[in-house]
Amino acid sequence: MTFRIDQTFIEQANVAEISALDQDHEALARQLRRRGIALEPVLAALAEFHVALPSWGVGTGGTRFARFPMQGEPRGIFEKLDDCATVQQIARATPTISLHFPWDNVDDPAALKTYAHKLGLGFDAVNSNTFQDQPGAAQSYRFGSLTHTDAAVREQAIAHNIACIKLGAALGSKALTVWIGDGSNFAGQANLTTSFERYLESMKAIYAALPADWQVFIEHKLYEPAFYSTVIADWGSSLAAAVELGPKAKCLVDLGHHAPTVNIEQIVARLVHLRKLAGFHFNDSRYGDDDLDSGSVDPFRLFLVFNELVDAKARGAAEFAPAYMIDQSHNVTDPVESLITSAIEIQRAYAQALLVDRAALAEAQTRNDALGAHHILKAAFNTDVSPLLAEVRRQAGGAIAPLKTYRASCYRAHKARERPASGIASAGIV
Ligand SMILES: [Mn+2]
Repeated sequence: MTFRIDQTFIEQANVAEISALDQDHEALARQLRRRGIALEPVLAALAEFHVALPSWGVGTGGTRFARFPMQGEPRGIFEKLDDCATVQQIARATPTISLHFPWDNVDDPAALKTYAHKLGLGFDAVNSNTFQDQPGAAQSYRFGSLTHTDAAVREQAIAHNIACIKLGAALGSKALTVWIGDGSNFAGQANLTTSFERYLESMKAIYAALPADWQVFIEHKLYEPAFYSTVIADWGSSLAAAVELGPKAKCLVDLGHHAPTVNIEQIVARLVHLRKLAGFHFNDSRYGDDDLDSGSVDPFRLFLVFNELVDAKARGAAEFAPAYMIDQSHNVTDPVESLITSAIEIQRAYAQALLVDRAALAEAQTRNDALGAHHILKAAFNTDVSPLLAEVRRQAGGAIAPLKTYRASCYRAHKARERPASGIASAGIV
């Protein structure tokens, strides 16, 4: 028997929190009314906001040095779905999952789709993996995949991506995310021009296999595992590839895949303007691709990204429908707790961005009132929107106090009994 948190358990937990929430919500509503901000459109936008969970995020991640598995980790894709459903049940902002092949071993897509729908879950973009060798594979990705000098390796990598599209289509996904680790560790090791040309040639073969209503998301990353050069290192390379491939190719922004001081929100603005913003892999970082929980290091940066997105929506930007996904590695936390927390922090940044007085901001910008404009942004960022988020969760059947409620359910302890360690739980960092 699989343990699930009973919905009445959440409702009962909410009873203890509702009075305080009502008071806090009313106080915030009064404050927002005073500031001339209508509450209903903000609540409606928040209720519609969804961010996809990474299937690899429900297992304990690791570093280059070690992985410390926790008790009760999911041992296969069905158990991963169970954990994702629990995140969704508590936080109510994550009704879809992004799968990663072949980390997710899917023998029977129809059965998996049925199981997911029973849990109220759907499938977001699927991810291919040509950055590690699989048992029995004829070719090795040691020196690259889609850009490898050997055509046989490139063909194997192309075939895997096309297999991912087919599997994703059977599950109801509409996009393929391609991240490759291809690059070089030594100056002179690879030809910087011809490796990019081989990338384009390989991607054209994958692009040709996309169903009519599909997109391919190109994910760039500055460095790692290659430390001298990476073929798709930045948004410029990603954009060049997306433009050459065609309208179904767009650029995915993983927040951790940039140099520490890069202005990511400006990259977002450029991609919106160019109609090439695919969406996001949300996470946070202090140094590099740390894959820490969203909003745990620099919530202001997350807010500034959402400020660009809300601005784009308000301006009616063309072909603007970004896909939101979490991409994190949980090394020292219960992954379910981290995913609940991150989903809410991402939603928080969105809520704060919705509170920006855009007319006043535009006016301040026109008048070149630097500090006045900054104060308008900070007024939104400094607003504690917690009661709004809790109210939206409550209305959708989620927990007013997410972490407290999840812990009180003893979900992990139940799973530790149900799922004896198999030692094969997969998780990853991309
Ligand atoms: Mn990523």
